[in-house]
Amino acid sequence: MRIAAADVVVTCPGRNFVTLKITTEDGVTGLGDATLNGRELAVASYLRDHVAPLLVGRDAHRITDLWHYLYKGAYWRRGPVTMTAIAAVDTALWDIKGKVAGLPVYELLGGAARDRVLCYGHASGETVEETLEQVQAYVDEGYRAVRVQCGVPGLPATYGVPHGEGSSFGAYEPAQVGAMPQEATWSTTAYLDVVPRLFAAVRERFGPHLEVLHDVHHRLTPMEAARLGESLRPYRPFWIEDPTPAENQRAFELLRAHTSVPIAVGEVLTSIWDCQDLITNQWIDYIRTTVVHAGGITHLKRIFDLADLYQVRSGSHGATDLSPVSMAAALHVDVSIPNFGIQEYMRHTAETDAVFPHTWRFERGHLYPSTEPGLGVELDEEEAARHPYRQAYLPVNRLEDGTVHSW
Ligand code: EZ4
Ligand code: CO
Repeated sequence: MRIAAADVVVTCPGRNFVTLKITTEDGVTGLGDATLNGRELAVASYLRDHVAPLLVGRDAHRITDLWHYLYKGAYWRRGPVTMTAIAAVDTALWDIKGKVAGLPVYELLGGAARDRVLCYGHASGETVEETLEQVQAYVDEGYRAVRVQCGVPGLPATYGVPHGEGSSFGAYEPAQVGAMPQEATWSTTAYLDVVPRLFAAVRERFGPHLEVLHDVHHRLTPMEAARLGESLRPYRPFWIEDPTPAENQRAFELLRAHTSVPIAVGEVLTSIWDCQDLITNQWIDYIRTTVVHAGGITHLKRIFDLADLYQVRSGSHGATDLSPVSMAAALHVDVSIPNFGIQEYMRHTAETDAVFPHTWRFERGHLYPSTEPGLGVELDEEEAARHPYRQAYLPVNRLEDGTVHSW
């Protein structure tokens, strides 16, 4: 089954998405998400200019061979642009294989290992009280797990909290349209003061059973993160996410020695090598690598298989910059692996869902993968064409004295 065409579609139904569509000579199509938030066109060019011409004429069924052809064949290994491009090809080929076999992708991955996929939503507000109201809304909708973020008193803008026009419940979108990135301000002292108060209030209102998560977003040193972990421990966080940057994996050895709260890392990691030490030393509890940024279904499976050997569970990133194609693929992986933990789920806008009609679904705090052949997601190209690309950037973060800090 030869590949006849590989086309890249860039669309902005509320936010930017890059999608690869592979078509075989007999007309079967497969989709792969290739969205790299704030750097979208680099991946679009990588695919259009350097990958699509290599795919035409190749056997669409030889997924592993094509993966290594693109990875080893590029000579330049890893990195978000390369790995996102390879992911798009890999995901589209799994979609095609499923359609040809007449089976949903999870059946090709070994079948369902569970009935449903636990997911968590994002509750956020300027104040603790506003965040509690959003947690209540999620609980009312049946969510059993909620990520909580709130504004840091004294700081104008905080990660995870909507600001200004267009920000409403469930629609937090960190990438902002414009020619330049917005700038945010950071104070570790103020942050470490407010987060334990937020957790105390959540536990007091919602009791001991709700799963409560929090994203530190790479902003603390290992020892600051250990202090945060210890201050949250009485409130039993499900996890603290990205407590410190992970370029230096050994930072987590230090953190691990000083707190027992569960730790989740990996949304910016692009390969098994980037989390090898984190996993094999059991310095983390959840690995958050994704289909789209870590080399597709083929490579993500390798990461999760390694993690399973070390009792590390999956907790894939699922923000709105991961398109419904990514979510479709993620759910096939989530439902089929032995060591699933939790799936992040930030709802897309109605415009996005119209561009990517899909049959995976949310029900009472859980996600269910599509049972259609392939991934179970389509691309409405006419609808996509109505939303042209718009330049957008993630914010840049500075300390109060102007020093650039991790965002
Ligand atoms: O900032 O997806 O856990 N979720 C996150 C996200 C990320 C964005 C970056 O593109 O950290 O909100
Ligand atoms: Co995160």
